[in-house]
Amino acid sequence: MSNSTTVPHPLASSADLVTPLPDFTSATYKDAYSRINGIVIEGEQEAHDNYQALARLLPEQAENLVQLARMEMKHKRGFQACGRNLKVEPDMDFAKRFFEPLRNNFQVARGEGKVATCLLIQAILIEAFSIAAYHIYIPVADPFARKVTEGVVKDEYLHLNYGQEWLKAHFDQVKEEIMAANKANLPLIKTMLDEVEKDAGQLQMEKESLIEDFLIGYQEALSDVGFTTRELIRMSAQGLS
Ligand code: PL3
Ligand code: FE2
Ligand code: FE2
Repeated sequence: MSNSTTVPHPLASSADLVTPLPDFTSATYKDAYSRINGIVIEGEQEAHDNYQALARLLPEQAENLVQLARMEMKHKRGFQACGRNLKVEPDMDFAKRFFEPLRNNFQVARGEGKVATCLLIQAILIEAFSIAAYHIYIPVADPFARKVTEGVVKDEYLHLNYGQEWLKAHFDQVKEEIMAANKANLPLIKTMLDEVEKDAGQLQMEKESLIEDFLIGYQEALSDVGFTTRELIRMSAQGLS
């Protein structure tokens, strides 16, 4: 009996090599979390607003798009609960500034009735960015936030897929527009990643993993839409190189 508790399990040593989870109660963690939590809450709110706007641009798709917008509100409430659970006040002013350039570009495209640009920004770029971030966050999250994020990330795949299917169905008409939208907006994602790098590091999320995960998802989506490998490499080089 005493033997079985003192002799180390053959796999115990590999567990020792795993980095421990961050201290979710430390002041440095909570300070970084106030900005990251603000970003995801604001991101979910803006995703809601963007799908509502798209529903008005594409009346025949309104039912689907309003449904996506509803899911975004649920995500927002989930992440608000994550902040409350850790007793963190989300920094919403920081988060609004964080999204400003991307939000402006979406609004200009929306004013010009450029549906493909709006879909590229919201349903491809932002969704691929959120999927990468949520993926990397899940293994280092507190147990409550992990559950919430696991539920959210499943929905984000549906959103990415929605944009993918629409752009694919209209590929010949929107190919040039997507390329221009990529050129104007992919660099903004790079800037956003740079801005969040330090805080994400406090949460044990690595920038390299975020970029890698994002680029894989983004390129897979655009490949399904209809772009060739050569076009995808050129498009990625315009932003994240
Ligand atoms: C669309 O459905 C959601 C849009 C949210 C955008 C999220 C961007 C995430 C940025 C960075 C960082 C870390 C994530 C941590 C997760 C709680
Ligand atoms: Fe969402
Ligand atoms: Fe989404």
